Amino acid sequence: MTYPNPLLPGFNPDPSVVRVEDAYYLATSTFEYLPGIAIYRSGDFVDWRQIGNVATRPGQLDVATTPTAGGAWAPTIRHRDGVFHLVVTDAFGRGTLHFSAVDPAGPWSDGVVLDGIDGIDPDLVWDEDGTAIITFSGLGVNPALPTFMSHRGLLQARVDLDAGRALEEPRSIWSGVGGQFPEAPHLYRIGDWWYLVIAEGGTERGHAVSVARSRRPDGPFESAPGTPLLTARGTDRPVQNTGHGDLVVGPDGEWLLVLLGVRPRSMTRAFSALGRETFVSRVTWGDDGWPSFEPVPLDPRPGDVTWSEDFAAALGPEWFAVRRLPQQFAAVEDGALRISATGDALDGLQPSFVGVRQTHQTATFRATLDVSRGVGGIAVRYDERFHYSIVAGAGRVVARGALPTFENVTERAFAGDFLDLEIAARRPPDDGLMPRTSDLVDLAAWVDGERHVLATLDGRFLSSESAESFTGRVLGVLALEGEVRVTRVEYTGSDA
Ligand code: 6LW
Repeated sequence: MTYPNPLLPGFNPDPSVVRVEDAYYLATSTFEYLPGIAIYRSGDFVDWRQIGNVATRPGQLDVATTPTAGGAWAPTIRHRDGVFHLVVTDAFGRGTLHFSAVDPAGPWSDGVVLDGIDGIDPDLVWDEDGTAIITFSGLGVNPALPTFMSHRGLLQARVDLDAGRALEEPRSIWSGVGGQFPEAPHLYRIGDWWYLVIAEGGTERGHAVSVARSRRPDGPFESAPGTPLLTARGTDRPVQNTGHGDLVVGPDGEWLLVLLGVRPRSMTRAFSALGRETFVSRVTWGDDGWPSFEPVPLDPRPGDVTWSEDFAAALGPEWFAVRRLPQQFAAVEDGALRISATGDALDGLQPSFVGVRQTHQTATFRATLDVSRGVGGIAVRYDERFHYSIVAGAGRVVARGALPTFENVTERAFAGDFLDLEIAARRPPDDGLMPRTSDLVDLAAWVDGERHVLATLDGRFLSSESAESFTGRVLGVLALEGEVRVTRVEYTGSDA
């Protein structure tokens, strides 16, 4: 069996996966976006479909005013006695949360705060007595606590999930072999050993997977010889930043590790336009009982992917918005998505913007709009400081690239009410030299069947490295004034 890599393209970091009978359920981080904490399902580990989100109601995550980079970080999904469990950090928000659901598509519970678990990246496992154990990274992300932004290594405590509290003061446990930010722990009982798989080195180029084991869940742990066992640091591999892994038994009984990685492009391979994506690596077990991991190969699905949305039914779970649920300012009615400019512009905390992940390095996103009652259009967003947009209405079309302290604005007169707007990310033309950026982004308007490119902007600024972002590119539709109607969205992508 070969698996595509990326397994889940686009902004899908911190993957956690569980197998239940013959299906796999995988969760990824969504930060300030709502609905939050994406849940994907696969029967064969090759084809994945987003079946829902954990946070679909107000109050499950406290992200309404969270600063960029806050919100839902690093879920762990597990299954026990017919119930799905998910623990996650709501960074700068509610704290460490436990959610449960019988159907992983939802609805999920309101979420219980786990008092006493002050950190990030919680893992959940049960010991032989059925007591839940949370192993986590002691990075303080609660501004109200004195531990804020300190790092206390990896910690562990037994918890009462129903009562929402730690049963003991968290204890220090094995925290890797000296890389910065030991985090993303996952603990497994395999045979007679408890294996602890963690990330260290930071989630950028130094990222690595380290492994230790013990006869007991609480240690003491011994490091695997030669750990870290997987890293792309200092190599010319096309998939970099590999780390933050979770083990699972694959469809053929082989062990797999899902993990995050990026696909940097440009001469110095500096810019990863799509952000941190989900990849998979094969695991083999040696006679000594230690795992080894295959370096993550780049093997994207071939060909073009095309989809379109005619807004005949409610928005699917892949559509999300920024710090609010889409239904707080947008509605599907009469074959259109109606978006009301009730929030901020793209520079603000709550733009009236609803989008989907850009999942291919070459991608075209095109929307058919009615701007007779407002001003709006489409955008590609990293966060409130890094975004490119093209909007129409009130007699003009405006293309805008916004970066901290820089702005690029192009304006044309446009008297009509109906037009298509397009954002196209493409490879830089081959000039025989090294490519000097990740991609170019065209901002275009289609009027009377003719494509007018208002601006072509350098894509490097909308990359996880430039934006220093945990997220990725999100392509979407937005309203800036009044309301706009979107009757169709078309996406074409390829990794050629
Ligand atoms: C995640 C942690 C990390 O919780 O990034 O830098 C955080 N490391 O493992 C957000 O994805």
